[in-house]
Amino acid sequence: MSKRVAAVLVTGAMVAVLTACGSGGGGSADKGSGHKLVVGFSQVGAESGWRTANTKSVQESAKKAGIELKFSDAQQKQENQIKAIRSFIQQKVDVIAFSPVVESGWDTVLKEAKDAHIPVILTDRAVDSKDESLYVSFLGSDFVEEGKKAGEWLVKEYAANSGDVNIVQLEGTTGSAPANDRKSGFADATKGEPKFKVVASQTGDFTRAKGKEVMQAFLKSQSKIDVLYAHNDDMALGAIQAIEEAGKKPGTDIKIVSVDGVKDAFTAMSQGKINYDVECNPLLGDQLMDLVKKVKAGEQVPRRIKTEEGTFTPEQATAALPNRQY
Ligand code: GYE
Repeated sequence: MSKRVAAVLVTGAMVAVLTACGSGGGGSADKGSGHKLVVGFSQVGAESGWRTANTKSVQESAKKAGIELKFSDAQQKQENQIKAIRSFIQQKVDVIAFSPVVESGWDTVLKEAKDAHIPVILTDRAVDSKDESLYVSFLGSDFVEEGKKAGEWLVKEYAANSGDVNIVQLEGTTGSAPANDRKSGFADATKGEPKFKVVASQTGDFTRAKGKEVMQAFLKSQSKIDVLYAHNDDMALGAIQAIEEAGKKPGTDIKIVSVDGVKDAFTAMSQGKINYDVECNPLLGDQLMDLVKKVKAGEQVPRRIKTEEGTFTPEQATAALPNRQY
């Protein structure tokens, strides 16, 4: 064998070894060198029943998949998420996954992850970065579609009415993808009919406490409220308390349409207090761990994976309640 051919063979073998190292050893969570795949996960917070179910799903799925999860709770603050991502980069995790609290302002830190060759997967919420090379995939719901479903229900519910329908809206966290998109999807579905009037709209930050507080203010400032549209169930549940304390019947005096489909909301639906719920599935853990393995194995993954979800009437919610997982 000539020296040149031998050199080429050696170089080829080195490339093969390097590629194998970089790929993380196929579909297994074991990196070949004996240690587990490590994922840094920056969660939004613990603001809602949806979020609690999402956290549980991610933690359980990581365990099942044999993946080490470094979990960080940002308490609904972007600066905390940026800090967590920077610390994951320093710790040289294999993959970073996060659910961005708001849509804007991520380019710098995502660029830092990219420069460190750490792939980023977005779960649940989107970012508005123009540079698509900053993350490999986005796994989560279509929030515009969810808002549309809420609006379409309203259009049907009030098909026979010609008078004004006064709507108050409890928005999610300001600047977050689900708040922006659920608002625009709903507006889109109802815009054809001028009788639908959003008379007040304010953020309740996706929490029960804020939902209650803002609803109390709405009840004081508005003389006629026909419908409450809440961007999530926890705010709707807080608002229900405010409505009851004001001596009104939720679901009857004020119709309520909400998003998420968590158990507590289904219970309220079975009591006639919520009229329609658009489902948003928090159980993203298994799909996320699957993506992590594929990304580390160097496999091509879809840029966008949408979650399948339905809608619930009170009858459907009552029937689903005994088996509802979250
Ligand atoms: O609807 C809400 C949570 O991002 C889809 O965040 C999620 C939303 C969910 O706080 O309850």
